[in-house]
Amino acid sequence: MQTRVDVFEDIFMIFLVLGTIVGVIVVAYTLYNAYKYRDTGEPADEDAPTLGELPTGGQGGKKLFLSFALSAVVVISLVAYAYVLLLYVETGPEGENPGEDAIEIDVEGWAFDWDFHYEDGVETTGTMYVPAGETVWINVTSDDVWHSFGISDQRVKADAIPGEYDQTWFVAEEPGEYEDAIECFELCGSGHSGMTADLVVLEPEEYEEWLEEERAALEEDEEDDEESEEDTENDEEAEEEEDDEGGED
Ligand SMILES: [Cu+2]
Repeated sequence: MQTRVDVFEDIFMIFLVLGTIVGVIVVAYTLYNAYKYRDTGEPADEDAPTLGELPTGGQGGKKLFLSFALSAVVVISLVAYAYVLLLYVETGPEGENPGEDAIEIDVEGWAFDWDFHYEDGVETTGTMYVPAGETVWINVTSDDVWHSFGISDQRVKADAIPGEYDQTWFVAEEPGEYEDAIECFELCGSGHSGMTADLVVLEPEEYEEWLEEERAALEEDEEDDEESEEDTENDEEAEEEEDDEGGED
């Protein structure tokens, strides 16, 4: 599977290599001609065109046509190539958004931190947990002002705008803890530069375990809440009874 890191690396390399080749040819050819037609102090060629006269040489414009055609082919192929790759980035590695087996995480920015909502109500703040080697689709929004969610290492960037959802995906291949890998890329206030979060990439089984633990902790919390609610209800009932008894006297 091609990750978006691979895609952007490919585009970068192709443009770098082609740009270097074209640059070397153009500069070398310019220098060659500058040397070849340098002023040697000898009288000028009588056939040389005078000022304002179009030169007639160059095999009837063959050279000109060839250089234009070559440039057009190079530029158009580059545009087409990059377009196809960017379509892949747009639709994701499964060809659909989000893919069937994809992990979905809702990301919410707020001044100045990030909240992450996983399945079954599991939530974290300031640390994002993802499984290694799996496609993670993120749904990014904001709770207050405009932010921008970005992970440079993963070539991820998505606007975080209140009331809107920006979707994108990434595949983290290497398990590990990446401190401050997540940053805000939209100047959002005095705490903007500190608006970072850690990215924790776990082995898929570890991720499932982590999710299971969080789920269990959530359920325990809920049970505790219910119990304390029952306790207060009992207390209230007891109080009411006491009041009733008092009223009878
Ligand atoms: Cu921000």
